[in-house]
Amino acid sequence: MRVDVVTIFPDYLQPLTLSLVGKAVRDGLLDLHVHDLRTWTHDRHRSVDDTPVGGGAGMVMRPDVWGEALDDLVRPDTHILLPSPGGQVLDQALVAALAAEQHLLIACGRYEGIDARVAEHYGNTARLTEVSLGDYVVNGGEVAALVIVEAVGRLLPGVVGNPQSLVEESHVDGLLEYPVYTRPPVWRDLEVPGVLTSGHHAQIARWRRDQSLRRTAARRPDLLSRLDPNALDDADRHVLDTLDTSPPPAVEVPHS
Ligand code: 6GU
Repeated sequence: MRVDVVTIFPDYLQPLTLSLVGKAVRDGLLDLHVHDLRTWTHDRHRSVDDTPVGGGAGMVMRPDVWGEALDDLVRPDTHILLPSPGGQVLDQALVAALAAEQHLLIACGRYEGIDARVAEHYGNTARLTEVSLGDYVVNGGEVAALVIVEAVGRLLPGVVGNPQSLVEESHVDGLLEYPVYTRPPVWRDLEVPGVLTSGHHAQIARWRRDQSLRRTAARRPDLLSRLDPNALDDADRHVLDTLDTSPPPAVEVPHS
């Protein structure tokens, strides 16, 4: 897969040279290119923004500069991603769909965003998705680019050493992952659950499944309501039917 990231802060993407994604790039599994948007400016000040038409705070990124950049980078098979707090919230299903693409082009906006005609034009002439990290605000699309490349990159064939790690994790089957343990068997008076040292593989699998269901019900009941009912067997339904479904404790947010 090829991924192009366009940003006014190319250094922000430096973490992608590290760890699993960095190795995937070095191994030729991910063809990653980070570009400075200012490459596509022509004026002495290399200006990428201007004041908002109609007034208001902050600055808006210019469509002419973005147009030159995207015209140079878009191919027939490109899926353009525009990070935006108003976009489709990124989840594992969207990540998996993006991992099947040949070419992602992530256009990182800053300031108050990119002139809306850029999304409109490339939405009409290419495949384009506005993507949000969640319901909060960050200062620009670069952290979203990091998240997208990290989440998509690990799904590319050969990037994660043991492919089994990719199926036994949170959100893959719509549930949170079960708790995991290593040695020692007792740590600060806390014991590893006995079933895990029993050697009964079927019992271990059932215990882990129960834990996934209980955790998801306790922490993310919204995920349970979106589960495909066919994804649950009789034992799953019995676990869920015998659960206490009081809402999870949340971090307290001061009200204004
Ligand atoms: Cl993708 N960008 C910005 N600026 N803020 C966000 C976001 C993206 N996702 C959530 N908040």
